[in-house]
Amino acid sequence: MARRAFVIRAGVLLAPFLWRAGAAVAYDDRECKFDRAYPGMIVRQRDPDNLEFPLPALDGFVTANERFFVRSHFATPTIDARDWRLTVDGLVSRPLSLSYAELLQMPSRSLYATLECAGNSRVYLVPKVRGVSWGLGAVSNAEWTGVPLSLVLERAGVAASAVDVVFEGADAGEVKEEPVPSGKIHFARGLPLAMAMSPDVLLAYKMNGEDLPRSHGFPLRLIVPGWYGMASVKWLNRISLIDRPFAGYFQSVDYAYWERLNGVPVRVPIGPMQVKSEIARPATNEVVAVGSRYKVVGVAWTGGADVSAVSVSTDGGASWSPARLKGEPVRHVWSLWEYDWQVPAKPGLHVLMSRAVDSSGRQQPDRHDFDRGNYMINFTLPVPVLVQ
Ligand SMILES: Nc1nc2c(c(=O)[nH]1)N[C@H]1C(S)=C(S)[C@@H](COP(=O)(O)O)O[C@H]1N2
Ligand SMILES: [Mo]
Repeated sequence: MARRAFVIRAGVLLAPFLWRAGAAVAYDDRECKFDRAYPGMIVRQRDPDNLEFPLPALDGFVTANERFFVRSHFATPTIDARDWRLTVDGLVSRPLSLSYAELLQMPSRSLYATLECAGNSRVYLVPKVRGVSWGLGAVSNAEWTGVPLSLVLERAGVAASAVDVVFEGADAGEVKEEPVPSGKIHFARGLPLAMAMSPDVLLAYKMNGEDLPRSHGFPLRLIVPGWYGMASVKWLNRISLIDRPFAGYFQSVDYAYWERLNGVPVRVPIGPMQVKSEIARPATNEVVAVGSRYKVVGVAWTGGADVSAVSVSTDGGASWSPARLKGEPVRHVWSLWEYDWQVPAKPGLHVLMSRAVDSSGRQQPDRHDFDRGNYMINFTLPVPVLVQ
């Protein structure tokens, strides 16, 4: 099929935008890619498909399935649920091979969970780093329905020697980042056993009340609320219990960062989400009428805690005012917030920013920590707007 991607280059204000001398950030998203196969999504990559939710189109708490961002490392597998099985093996007393129908008959629960790709907002990093050039929208929120993972693990009988639970997807391909294993590998991630037993960790088969769409992992995916998206393995067909912390490619070479232990850098798999907020409207480089009242809206989320406050700056971070959080916080789900901006009467360029604080006392930093490499980007992002 002919690739119909075309690139729209916007003019005026879309030149790289540098704010505050020395800060590790510039706005460098000069291309906005559209593709007829995915109306309303920003296409960051095709084959594998990596699609961004256009955050300025935020229209509520739940992201529609067609708008939910897609992050896939390999080609999307086509799976017939009738001959698909979920294998549970390794350190268990009763290895399992469950059919789709059997899973649907098990007790289920539904919960909301916001997924953010650990590489979200990467386009804001200077110098430019490797990886998909996500802007604001590698984050979305849905209601997931499925079987609590703990029920399946209990049914399999986890051995006392088990430490980690490994989840493998049906998708496979060759990876690039050195060091690379030979040949094709499957996407796979591990979870510490205690985390895997949390009642919130689901083997999900429904997303917003519909069967999981193919691009989001049909027929079954893991959902790990509060963790960056890479933990929520799609096209799941194997769960394997092992006697040590898993150190697969996607949590050692890739999706890992450097933590300092007494000052010594140690490689650690990426896990819980950092506290973060984003401005949905105005959009970057939006033109706003002088002297008007503008309702700034956005989202904020965090892992392992609740968002407790969001503040907004309309002067590039010099001063901050509180925003209103809408509704009660729900653990591991984003909160919508708004702020009434009295737009200045004088024309000019203004840089808006938002900053969230969570109930564990963490606050968004004002610059990126490069021990995190090209991941976990939660510093306060600049949204330049033109007042005229
Ligand atoms: N099998 C498999 N699972 C996967 C991935 C993948 O490439 N293959 N990508 C992961 C990453 S990095 C993210 S951010 C989320 C994205 O989920 P989504 O595409 O439903 O938004 O899926 C995760 N699960
Ligand atoms: Mo991701």
